[in-house]
Amino acid sequence: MRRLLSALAAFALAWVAIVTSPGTAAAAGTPRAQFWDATGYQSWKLDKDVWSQGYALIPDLSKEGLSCWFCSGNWDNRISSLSTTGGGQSPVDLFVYTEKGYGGTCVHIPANTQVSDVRDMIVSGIGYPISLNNEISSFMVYDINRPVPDHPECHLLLSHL
Ligand SMILES: [Ca+2]
Repeated sequence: MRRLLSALAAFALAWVAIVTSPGTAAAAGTPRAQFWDATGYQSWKLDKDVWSQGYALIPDLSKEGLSCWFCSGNWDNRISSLSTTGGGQSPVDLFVYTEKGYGGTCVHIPANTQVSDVRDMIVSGIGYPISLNNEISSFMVYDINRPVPDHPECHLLLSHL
């Protein structure tokens, strides 16, 4: 019985160590991209933090489920507003694509940008406003404090709502 109690005590101590580990504080500054189902930062929300490598590559948004208990659905062709400010964490550079596997039209959303409505964006190399509403199917997120690879296929976001 005594051995059991000491094992339980050790387990409890280990649990406290996990819950209060400094890693929790460090994670607060992790670079993060944010996405919403509706325009104006409304409805379902997706937060995507960079991995320990300093980036996160999401080739197929149909595999990113909505984070809710009693619903189904995924993030493919759903995003209508987004932010690269980090939302209280650290900002990111974001590259969004209209096709899975980083295909179709690509737009580079620079760090510290809030796009309340992706239906009306002016981008480099295209002479008219474009809409990515409910069209984004893959994306890449990068920590701006690490080297961000060139994405020559992408149009830079110049102005937006
Ligand atoms: Ca939507």
